Amino acid sequence: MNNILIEKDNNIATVTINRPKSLNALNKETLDELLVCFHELSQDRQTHAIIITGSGEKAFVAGADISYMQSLTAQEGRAFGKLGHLVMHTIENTPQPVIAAVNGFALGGGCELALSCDMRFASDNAKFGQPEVNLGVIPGFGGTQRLPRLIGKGLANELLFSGNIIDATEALRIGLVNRVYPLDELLGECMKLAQTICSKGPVAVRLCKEAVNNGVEMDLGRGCTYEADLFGLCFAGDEQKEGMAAFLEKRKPVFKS
Ligand code: DAK
Repeated sequence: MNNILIEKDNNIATVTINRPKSLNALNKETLDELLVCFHELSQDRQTHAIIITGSGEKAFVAGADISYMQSLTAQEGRAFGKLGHLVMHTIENTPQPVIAAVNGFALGGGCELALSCDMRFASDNAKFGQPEVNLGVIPGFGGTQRLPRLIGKGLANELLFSGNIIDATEALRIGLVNRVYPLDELLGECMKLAQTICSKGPVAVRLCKEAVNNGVEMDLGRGCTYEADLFGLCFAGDEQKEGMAAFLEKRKPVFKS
């Protein structure tokens, strides 16, 4: 991998986009590498939580790589957009929870990358926006779809139509991020959450993610039926037996990792 770093610490994988000279902008090679990385992580039974962040102290990801995109033909642009969509979809549907540690600019494709994660923690210097309209294009990696679903149509429209950039406090206020920390505490706080997740039943956590991701577009009735199916599935494995036995025996559960 030339553009991303992957570190594993017990059951937690940290993926760092590592192109600090261009503020971690996403070119085709970086997207290709992210795709391979997330395909591999999704098969890794020892990894129970994933953190994505950017290299350096200035940017998470400042967008799709404008130098790369500048001279694309319509056909190449379409292929690049499809690749970006595939990467975001793969991250969103990775079985393990994915936390975006947004440590600076998250613009355009960078905001879209954060949107494809399950949770977003930001540093106090983080900045968010979809400034594509400044460049004469629209968001191409799912921003017009995931942003309104997360923060609502009115607020999303304001960001999409104006290209305005907002700070971490505003992102927190509108529900674009879950929490904000000083930059030097951000990764530690993401790690703490990842460790908490890793102490739970890994299969149960994966089923929770599946229930939310697949159920959110269903009507409530069908969503609850789907949840009941997944709930039933929990009783087919060891985790429910261990979790409930531990509660009744007044001890901590020990889940197989
Ligand atoms: N791409 C390429 N290089 C970038 C970049 C980007 N998105 N953002 C920053 N850089 C590079 C700068 O060119 C500069 O390189 P050098 O000049 O040093 O070689 C270096 O990173 C440092 O940036 P600055 O010197 O500009 O740093 P500042 O602190 O002054 O400003 C900034 C930081 C983030 C405000 C500024 O760099 C900026 O405005 N960057 C662009 C942000 C942006 O517009 N992002 C959205 C990109 S568009 C589609 C597919 C994809 C997309 C759309 C459609 N289809 C196929 C349909 C996605 C679009 C986008 O994401």
